[in-house]
Amino acid sequence: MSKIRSYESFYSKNRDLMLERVNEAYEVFKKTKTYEYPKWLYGNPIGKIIKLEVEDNPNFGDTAYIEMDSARTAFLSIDMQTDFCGKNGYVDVMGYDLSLTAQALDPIKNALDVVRKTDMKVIHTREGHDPDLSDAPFNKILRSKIIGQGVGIGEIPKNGLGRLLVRGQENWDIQKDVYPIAGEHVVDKAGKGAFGSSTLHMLLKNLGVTHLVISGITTDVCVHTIMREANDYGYWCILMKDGTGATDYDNHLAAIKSIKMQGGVFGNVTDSKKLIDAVKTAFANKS
Ligand code: C5J
Repeated sequence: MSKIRSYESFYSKNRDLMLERVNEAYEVFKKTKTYEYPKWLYGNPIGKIIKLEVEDNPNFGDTAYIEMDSARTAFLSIDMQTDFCGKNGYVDVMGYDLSLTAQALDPIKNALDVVRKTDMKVIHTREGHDPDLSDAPFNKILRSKIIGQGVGIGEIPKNGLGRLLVRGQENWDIQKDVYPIAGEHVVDKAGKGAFGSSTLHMLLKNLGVTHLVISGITTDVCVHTIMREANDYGYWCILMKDGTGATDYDNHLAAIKSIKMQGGVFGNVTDSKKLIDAVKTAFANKS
């Protein structure tokens, strides 16, 4: 017996249980097109079960549903900062069309209006660096200075509100339409992802979160990086696609499409109307 095979007996109990549960869930999915909330894994729901429609799953053209416990679900609003969608911020200085990233504002605001009336958690992230730039890599700063034609991270553009992507500056702050309110969580991160460069994962664990509805900017960079990280850790990730935007429209579409490959390789995709309808339906039920 090989060295690896000799460990089989330690693994087999969990593996057999897992595969049994997968088989059960597979049979349910075949009949209902629903990824049922796995009570065996997370325990009985604490809040309401929200049944959210997702598109192009398992194949393009198919519709499926994901059940999530409202009290174990977080609505994530990623980097909705002036630096990424406002005038004279980081993305504007690089010369991109701001309407492509600002398009996320209204759908996020509409979703927040509904989510905030429930027990779902709301978490905002902000990308930014310490004023001394000690957490900003040399190559990131250099590349930003080159694409910004002399104005990079840590510098103040003409008519700018402050130093680009620096914590505490007005341009680094979250746009007022989707600004955090009391009781919500704000996570600062120095990277595009959040699992290696912030407290996001600790927060999700401490809050008991199992499902993430993800919005924010930009689709192909911070949103995708965080979604990929969370997906690897087993969180159920659902992108609210109209609440996202990228600096390039084709990249935005490609980022959404890539999530749907392989039956949902990074999770699933929905939109703000489907989310709002699902939340309202769940909370309209008395039970
Ligand atoms: C970028 C982000 N695009 N929030 N950051 O640099 O996506």
